[in-house]
Amino acid sequence: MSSNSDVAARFHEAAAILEITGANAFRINAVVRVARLLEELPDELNEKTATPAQLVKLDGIGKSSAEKIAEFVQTGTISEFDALREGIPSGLIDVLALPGLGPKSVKTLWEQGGVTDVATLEAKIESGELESIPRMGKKTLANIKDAIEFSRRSAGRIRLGQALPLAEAIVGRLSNASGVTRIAFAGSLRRGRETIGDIDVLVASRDSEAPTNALTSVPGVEKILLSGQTKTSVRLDSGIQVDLRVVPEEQFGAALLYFTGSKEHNVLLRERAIEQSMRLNEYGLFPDDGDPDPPQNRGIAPLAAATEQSIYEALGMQMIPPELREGRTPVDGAVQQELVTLDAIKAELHAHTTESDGVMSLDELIEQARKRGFHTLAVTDHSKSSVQANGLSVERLLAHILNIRAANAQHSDITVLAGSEVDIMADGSLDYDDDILNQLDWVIASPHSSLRQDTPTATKRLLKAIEHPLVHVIGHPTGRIINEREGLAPDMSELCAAAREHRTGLELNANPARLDLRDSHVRLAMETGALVPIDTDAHHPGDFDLLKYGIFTGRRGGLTRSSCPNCWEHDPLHDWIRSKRDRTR
Ligand code: DGT
Ligand code: CA
Ligand code: CA
Ligand code: ZN
Repeated sequence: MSSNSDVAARFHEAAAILEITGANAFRINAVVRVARLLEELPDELNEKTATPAQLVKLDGIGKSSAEKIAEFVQTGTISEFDALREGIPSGLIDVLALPGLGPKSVKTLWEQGGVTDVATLEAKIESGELESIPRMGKKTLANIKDAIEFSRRSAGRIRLGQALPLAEAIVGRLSNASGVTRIAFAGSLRRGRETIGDIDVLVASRDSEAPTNALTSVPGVEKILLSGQTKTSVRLDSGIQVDLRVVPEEQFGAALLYFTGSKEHNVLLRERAIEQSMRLNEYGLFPDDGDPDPPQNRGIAPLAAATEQSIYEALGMQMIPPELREGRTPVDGAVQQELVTLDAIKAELHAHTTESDGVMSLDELIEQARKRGFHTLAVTDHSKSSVQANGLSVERLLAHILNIRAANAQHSDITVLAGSEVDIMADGSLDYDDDILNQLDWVIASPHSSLRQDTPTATKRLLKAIEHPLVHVIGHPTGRIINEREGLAPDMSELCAAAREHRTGLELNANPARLDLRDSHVRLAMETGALVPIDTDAHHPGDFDLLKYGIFTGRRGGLTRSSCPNCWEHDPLHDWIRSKRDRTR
């Protein structure tokens, strides 16, 4: 189960090792080009499509790269790249993987500082002996130290976007095993957390043998950690652990409730049970007869056990959606009724075309949005300072606006807005002048650079953009990349208050690497009364399917449909959009 990004990562790593070992620039660049190309492919490679004969047809892929890609897709390794790893101390690969540390710095640290792994790097930063190396000033070394701590904090937790497709594939295989009558994933994955410690799968079956065998024979199982009657754990070659529990069907609800957690929510429910002279455990909700011996061992029939719904009901509670089973304070019932859902989304307001760094033409992008039944699409290519993303000069933007307006005129079933994702500069000013912004229907202002600013500077910068009368939404407000980059840490209470006052949205970017706003920030926005649009920031056609990750995060933050403009009908949405223009025209 590999993905294009896994193959691309191997090429990036190989390029880095080549650079560290002093290979010639021509060879390094060729490898980097293939890595980029792989990242941009619109479709995932699989055993059928990734043959050398097929791959060489792709622009920019030669015979030897095609063979390597095919080798990876078929076997999960690239022997020539494995051999490259032998050329440097094995610990340097971990140093290279630290966020923000490129091959040039790693080469310097190794050759001039004697750094061979993360441990020596940390010790040598501590002792100050690296400070004499050129370009390794105190500030750079402090950043490296931060990166080590950051990667340690996120160690072992993988992104939701990586875990969910894996879990779905596993559930798909296990559901075909004989005897399986019910199946679900549980744990943090079902609660939609942004990162996942391990994947928990729950199965109802009389017999545990068939589902257990189905799990241990999943492709990519590297090690069976535990194999018993009711619980089996395996580790996949990607390092992810999968826990499978097999329970009788009549206890499935109680087990699902228990293994979905969170631990705090389980405690809350057990307390509710005790208050009402009941006992709740993973086998069911029982009457409390004061006997310390567990009721299920004494043949006592549960009051409820087969479904989660029946247990909440017997406790006198409304069923709480998994995303809100976090912490110990129950969520307001009215909010639960009005939570955002995937079906409620009717507009995509952040999407890129080939005009900047997307792979879809304007027509393709519109087609993708129409296919999903959206009534509105905003085309938001990058602005001029985002040079790496092929941002548009004013001249190109004005031409793009005309093209978008012409395309809009051809469709009666969808409104296509001429928008832009405008860089918020370090001082809070915007990348286009107001007279240009005023010609756009829709403006997202996003921070893309200077993402290490301190809190007061970042707060001031973002407030300026929120208060700007022509800005509709702040895109991915902190700029964080999960497990890679911490991003800005502005005073979110202040931002939410200003966002409410100016009716400027704070985006929840649905890309599972971003999920920015994060769940706790969404909660703050809801408490303050700010608007939170959910958008995919689509660059590829498949990115439209990332919406579900934004929905998970939104629901965790208690985001309601009335606070999420993408859920609004056409007219109210466009009234709000225009309200940001009438004031200044
Ligand atoms: P993760 O895997 O670290 O992302 O987080 P979870 O929540 O999936 O935690 P995990 O996999 O250790 O356990 C799955 C669920 O099982 C957890 O959410 C609640 C339940 N659980 C596990 N151990 C305990 C425990 O010691 N006490 C209670 N009350 N519940 C537990
Ligand atoms: Ca888990
Ligand atoms: Ca687990
Ligand atoms: Zn974007």
